[in-house]
Amino acid sequence: MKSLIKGRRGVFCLVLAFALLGASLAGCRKQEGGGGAGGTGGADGGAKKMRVGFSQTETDGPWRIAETNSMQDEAKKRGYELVFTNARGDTATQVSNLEDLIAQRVDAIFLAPRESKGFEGPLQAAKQAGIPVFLIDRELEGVKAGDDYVTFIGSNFIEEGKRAGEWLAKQTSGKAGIVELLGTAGSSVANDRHQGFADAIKAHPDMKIITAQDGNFTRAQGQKVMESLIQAHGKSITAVYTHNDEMALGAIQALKAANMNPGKDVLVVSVDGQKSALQAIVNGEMNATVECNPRFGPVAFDTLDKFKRKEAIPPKIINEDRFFDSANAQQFVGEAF
Ligand code: GYE
Repeated sequence: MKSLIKGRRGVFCLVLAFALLGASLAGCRKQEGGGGAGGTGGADGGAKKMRVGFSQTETDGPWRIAETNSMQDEAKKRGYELVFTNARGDTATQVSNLEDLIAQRVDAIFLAPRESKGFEGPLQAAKQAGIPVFLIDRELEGVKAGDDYVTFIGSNFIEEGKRAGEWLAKQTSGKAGIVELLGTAGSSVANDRHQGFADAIKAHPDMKIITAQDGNFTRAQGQKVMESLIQAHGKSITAVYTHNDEMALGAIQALKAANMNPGKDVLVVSVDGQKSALQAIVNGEMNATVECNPRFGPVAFDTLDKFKRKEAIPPKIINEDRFFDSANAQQFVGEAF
């Protein structure tokens, strides 16, 4: 797992604000655990359980379930109490979940933000309360690593979109009528996966995105949107690019119902690498998926522990993701989430 993660080369020095937060965190532990005064902190020997908040955006679909399980397992392994909140796919709920975690005075927060904007208030409040916040899985705009939050841990979403686009260009010799199903509107992931894909196909004038529609990362929505796009565009659709596997599986249902032969007459490329998508590739109904690793637990808690030891943390910690197609899907389906 650790080998999947690579740090950025230039090491980022924590700004004073977070150095102070680290000090207050260590100090707080010592008090609660009754440890000796005046030490440098870091070792937890005998200290009371550290309480770490995890603000999850929703719990639907294999990707979110795998992420949640990974965080919970790792917290348990390391003897931390994980205070879990579920925003149920609503940004306002997530903001109030964060306010609750801050009011409860958790020792640190992992935040998987639904949208890329709207979290300035809770981040400011966390900072004032001396609670470090670590972003996982999605990014935020208009705020700064090392200042408003410690770091971002996750995939490079532009790169994911680019890899999907390059793969499709190669498979189709640069000629395709594409339907794109977008992830949750306002999320950094949807913006970046669209951008990376659009950049990759720009060099191919005969690759056209016929339409790009919001499928909100869900299978049901992916299927519904695809059904109406088949009605509108029919046989001019020769490829489908979806921002996650759940939407791809929904689109495949719609294509099958319309006798449009997904995997053969209509190529389907996606992102995530979940088990049922790899199985669909093995079955010949789907063509490829860019991995987006949801198993954040080990890297997230490693980063928290480094922070507690006052080690320098880079502004981004990027997961290294694989690529699955008919050449290797069978090999990896067993270990997939
Ligand atoms: O691809 C998707 C999930 O934020 C990277 O969100 C994550 C994405 C993931 O719902 O399946």
